[in-house]
Amino acid sequence: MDSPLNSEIESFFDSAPPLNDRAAISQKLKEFIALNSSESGTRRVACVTSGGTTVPLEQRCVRYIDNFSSGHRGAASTEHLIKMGYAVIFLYRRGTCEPYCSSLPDDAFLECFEVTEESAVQGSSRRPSVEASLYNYIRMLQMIAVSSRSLGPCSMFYLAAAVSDFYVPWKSMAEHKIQSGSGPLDMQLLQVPKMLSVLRKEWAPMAFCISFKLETDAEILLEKADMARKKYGMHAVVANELLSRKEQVVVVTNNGKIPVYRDKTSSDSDVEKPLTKLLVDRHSVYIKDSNT
Ligand code: PAZ
Repeated sequence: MDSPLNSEIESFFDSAPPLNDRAAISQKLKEFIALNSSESGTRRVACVTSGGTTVPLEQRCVRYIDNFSSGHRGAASTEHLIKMGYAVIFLYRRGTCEPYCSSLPDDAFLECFEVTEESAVQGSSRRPSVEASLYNYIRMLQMIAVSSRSLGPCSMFYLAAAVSDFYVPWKSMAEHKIQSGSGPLDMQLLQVPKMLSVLRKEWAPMAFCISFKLETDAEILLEKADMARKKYGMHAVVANELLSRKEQVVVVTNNGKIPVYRDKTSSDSDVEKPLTKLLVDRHSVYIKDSNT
């Protein structure tokens, strides 16, 4: 845990509060990975990240920096990956879209129930609850990556969440609510260390990793996506532009840029269906190559 990459991450976490429910989450992860690994063959497991992270401005947080992500991409992709046989760990921000819920009302009513072994429905008390802050997101991603190492190339990371690029270090963050009335707020935000490198190189070096690149300026999108692919060693980077993201994306790989479109002849189609199909095919090739 003392490589330069990891020490950058450790200093990011410096004195930040620990993850709530860490033990319960770790236990669930262990059980999930064990369930999907067997002597007769390991099932493919995807970790899909979804929704945006928040950055607190005060330790006793009243205000935070947010971002726009609705979580639609992650939720829809999860449904398609499950249909294609994947077991999915869905790391999402509560309040953003969840798989199989697009036609349900926007409330968490159904989260209050669970199905028992006898197929009866009862109130749930076991769901670990975690805030969507950047700190928690990165801690959870690290836990998932390290726990799924044993799956080798069968594990996929599909990083659709919009993760904050800048943050206020916990140590220099105001403890109490920032007071107004003394003029403009002067605050320095630091750049979040690049988790993609450490994920690829240290946390889960055998996993198939796909990151997403969003831009509002179409002119720079593909170049930035390709730069990210090379810099962080991603197997593919999905480039998307804010306004057209639900209609088309471009998958940037080491052997080309592949545009993917929503099927406009069908009103209930989404771009995530052909996108996940393409990426699953690439993952199959990756697994085959890794085993030879
Ligand atoms: O969550 P959503 O469906 O509204 O949008 C998806 C998205 C644009 C957040 C995702 O496709 C993406 O590009 N995520 C990475 C964003 C980035 O950090 O560049």
